[in-house]
Amino acid sequence: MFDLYTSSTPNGQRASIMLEETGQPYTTHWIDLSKGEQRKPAFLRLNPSGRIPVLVDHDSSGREPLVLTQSVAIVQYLAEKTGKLLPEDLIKRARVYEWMQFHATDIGATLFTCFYLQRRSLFGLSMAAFILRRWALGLYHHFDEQLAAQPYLAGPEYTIADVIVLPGALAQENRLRDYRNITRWLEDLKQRPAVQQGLAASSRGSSHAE
Ligand SMILES: N[C@@H](CCC(=O)N[C@@H](CS)C(=O)NCC(=O)O)C(=O)O
Repeated sequence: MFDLYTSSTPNGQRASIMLEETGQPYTTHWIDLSKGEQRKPAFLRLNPSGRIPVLVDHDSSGREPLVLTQSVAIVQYLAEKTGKLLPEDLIKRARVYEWMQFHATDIGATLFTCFYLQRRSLFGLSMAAFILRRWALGLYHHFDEQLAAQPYLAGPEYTIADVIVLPGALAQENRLRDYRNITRWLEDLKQRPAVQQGLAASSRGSSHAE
């Protein structure tokens, strides 16, 4: 049984989509970031950096419950624990890691930096955010080319690379419409019941328990 502390952001959605994809029972605790709930002492005890998502696994092989932060680590942990959405073959798995890191470290981290620069609302910083955002969104070109040749990011199978990249791409959907293969991939993934349920579980006011 898992507890998921989440909110309606791509990082939170990664975790809830993965819980749904792997069919795990979990309870959702919605954290209202706009009200600063992530900085309350009870939450800081779970994640001292005051950020969602946080996953608590109460079934960690007889040991203390595992409290895990960082959306990519959560998705990877669930894949390894359940044996789902991560190929056993080393080379195929390397491709999965390649595409998920490409998004998480190059696109996701850069857009996050833009968000922080923009919040300062000083002209020079806004300009830096504009330039960085254009560069990061341009990287989706490589994802579009990859998806021209195969149905999913790391090959013929749906993997955690798709789960990691999907929520961020959905958040930028309007800016990615010229990428035909990304658009096809997004439409395809949006049909998956686990994706729909995972997005709903991280949306405002949900208190999903299974
Ligand atoms: N690298 C982390 C980033 C986590 C993160 O920055 N979460 C944001 C929401 S997307 C948050 O909780 N922000 C609250 C705050 O900064 O006060 C991850 O992938 O989980």
